[in-house]
Amino acid sequence: MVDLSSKSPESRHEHWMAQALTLAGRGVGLASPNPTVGCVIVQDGRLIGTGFHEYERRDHAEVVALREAGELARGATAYVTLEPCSHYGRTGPCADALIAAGVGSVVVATADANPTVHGRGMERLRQAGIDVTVGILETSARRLNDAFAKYISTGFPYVTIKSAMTLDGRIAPPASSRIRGEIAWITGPESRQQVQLLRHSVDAVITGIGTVLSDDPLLTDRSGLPRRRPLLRIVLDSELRLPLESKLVQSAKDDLLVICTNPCLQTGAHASANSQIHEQRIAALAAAGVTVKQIIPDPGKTSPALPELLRQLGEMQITSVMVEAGSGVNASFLDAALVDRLFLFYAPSMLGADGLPLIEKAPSQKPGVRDFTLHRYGSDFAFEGRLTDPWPVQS
Ligand code: AOF
Ligand code: ZN
Repeated sequence: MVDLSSKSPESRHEHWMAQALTLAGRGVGLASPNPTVGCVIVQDGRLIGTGFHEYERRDHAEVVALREAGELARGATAYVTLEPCSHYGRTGPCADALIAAGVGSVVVATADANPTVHGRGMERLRQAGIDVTVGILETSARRLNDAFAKYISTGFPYVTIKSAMTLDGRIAPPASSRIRGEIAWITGPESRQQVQLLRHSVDAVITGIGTVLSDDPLLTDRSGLPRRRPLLRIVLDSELRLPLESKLVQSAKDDLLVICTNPCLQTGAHASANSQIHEQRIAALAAAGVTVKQIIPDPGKTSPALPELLRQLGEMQITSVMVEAGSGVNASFLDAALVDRLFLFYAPSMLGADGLPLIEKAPSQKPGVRDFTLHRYGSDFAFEGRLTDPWPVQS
């Protein structure tokens, strides 16, 4: 039991909500396509129930915590990182479960961005005479579910561009000074560990064939933390050049998706020969456990249409993607204004004008950074900038 009696109600609420947020964090990798949610139930300053949501277990965080609290929940306070739901989905409404358990008050960090729920969960609790407080540690709670908020309201995954570069913004030495198939590490081990955590937090990573041919990356989640679905690795490879002997193909276990363009678009004498080669490559990749999808380019372009790719990923319940690619792919995502967040690592070194830049060409519109955070990882630092806010306007 913690003695919080001398604290203000606000800081008492923050104390318990921080615990609920830590619990919610345990659902990262396990909750998608649902949000990560944590709940603690407190009676007379004593923690009597805890829970977090895991998609496979179905039960929402509140129900898990209520089960642990049992009869003690009567008159207690429930701290939930997301508004308790009000609908029948794969489970019944959490608001009803809290009412039935007889809790006296509910403290919520933020409303649910799901249009089916938004505001209704709180309304239901209040109608049942429960005291509801909203907005405790709201910013942290929202950050935890930025991807869910975008996905549930638009059907599109949340897009992060991650890159590691020198202080002068170079992501790799010039091709002439590099050994093919070897990654030229720029950042240190602490940054690279953080990249593993970032991969753990997303449903898919996207790279380009150029990066695969020069670095031969693996792009797996090696955080060591449990995840419900394998990280989907996606290669943008218009002409299907992905080598069968690449690490990506060699390690494929239904977790590798290759996006090419449509060979039937080509006309003239080359068309049928090209599409035959294409068919053979698709068959060889399929035999190696790789899925190939064709996405037609936008008029006048040669690479797959990115909005259509994101739409299809959303249909596959991919709620978040991280772009770990080179200058061309980075520029395409930014130019199409499809980026929600930048996570840029900087190492204290320089490569000069011959090094590869973060983006091949400037985006047609300035990416408006709404807010940013700076992090330190060993001798590197990182700029985490949010370009969008996928949450409904605060009520
Ligand atoms: C909560 N607590 O722990 C979670 C909530 O299909 P279902 O029944 O699992 O419902 C999924 C929706 O419920 C999801 O889109 C979001 O609005 C909410 N998630 N709500 O009260 C939880 N995970
Ligand atoms: Zn619920």
